[in-house]
Amino acid sequence: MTMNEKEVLDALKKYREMDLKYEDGRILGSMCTKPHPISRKISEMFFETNLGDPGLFKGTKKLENEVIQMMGNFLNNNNPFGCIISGGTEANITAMRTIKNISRKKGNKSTTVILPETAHFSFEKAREMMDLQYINPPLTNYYTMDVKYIKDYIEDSKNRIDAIVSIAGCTELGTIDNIKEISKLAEENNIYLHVDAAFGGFVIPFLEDKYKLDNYNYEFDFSLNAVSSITIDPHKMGLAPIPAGGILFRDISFKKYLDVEAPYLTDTHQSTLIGTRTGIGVASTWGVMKLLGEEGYKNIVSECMDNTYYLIKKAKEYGFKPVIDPILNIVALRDETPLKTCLKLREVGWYVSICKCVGALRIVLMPHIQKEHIDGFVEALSSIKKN
Ligand code: EBR
Repeated sequence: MTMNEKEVLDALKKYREMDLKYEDGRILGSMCTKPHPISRKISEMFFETNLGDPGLFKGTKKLENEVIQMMGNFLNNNNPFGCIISGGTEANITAMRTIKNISRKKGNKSTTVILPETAHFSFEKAREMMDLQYINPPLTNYYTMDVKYIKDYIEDSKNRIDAIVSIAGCTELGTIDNIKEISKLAEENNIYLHVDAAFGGFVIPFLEDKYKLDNYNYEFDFSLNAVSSITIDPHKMGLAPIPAGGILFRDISFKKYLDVEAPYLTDTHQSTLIGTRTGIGVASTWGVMKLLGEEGYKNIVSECMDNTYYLIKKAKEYGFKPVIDPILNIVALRDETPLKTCLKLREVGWYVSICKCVGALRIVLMPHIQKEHIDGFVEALSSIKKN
């Protein structure tokens, strides 16, 4: 049965009304947020673009090159190769595909990668798809990979390692691996280093010194010699609309490990996992980055960090304990029955998530969260715990 336009829109509105809205401040476990308002107009303008066939959309392709260059600039790389793709999952799978193909080119039959157990589950999808072997080093007291273990493992002549994945802004706690030391090890041993900065990539470069912990290493980008690729998602803290994930490589030399022949396109090869893909993410990322600039992102990150410290202060007043001092705008509050608490909170309209590596509730202080939301949340949590 067909509908007229009004009927279609009215019906869709009813579905849309069932969704939570970021501005209500109840979404406390998401790494996405309300996109910057300019992206509404940009989405309309780039509505039908398809970067799967870039020769047909030359302007949009030019924008993608420019946006990769702009992101490269704040990741200390003047000559990056990369793409704006569907998200962090595709970016991480793309990095693992590169690693696997490099390893195969060298004649290896298997691919072994060191990565933390706190790595995002997208790596599990990559493992399953490409039959990769993973080594999980133990975690330090700060929930980062134990560098000494990695060193010993690599130096044990029995072990051949193709790559190390480290995280800059881990999903559960926001921690950053000691990537400076890991990069040294990777460089000395000629090992590929991929950094998952899906979340942290649009936070760490804009983090003011006053929010940084003493003796904590925040370095993560291409200024570290061994870093070959970085996942960095505009649709998380970059304020671009979904889908806008990012994968950047140190230079164009990595492209050949991803390229497949594409006989039906305007280009001879395609390197992205997904074929047909919208230019909306590219154009929106370009627009939001131009509009906000470094100053704009700094202001957003500072506001999120102020709210992070505010939540910790408030939570402590009510007797809740953070697992660690915050590194980025993510807070984990210790809880003996996190899933139960999480579900009870959901019943009263608060949507947090939980950690896997430690018994804790996980709260992400995204730009849509205001202090009044934090007050309401902590009170709700406290009353749940009393009952
Ligand atoms: C969390 C994404 C999330 C978004 C969760 C919304 C809940 C929400 N993380 O309501 C890292 C470090 C991540 C991550 C996603 C991905 C995957 C990769 N790396 O494919 O864009 O934290 O979801 O990114 P995606």
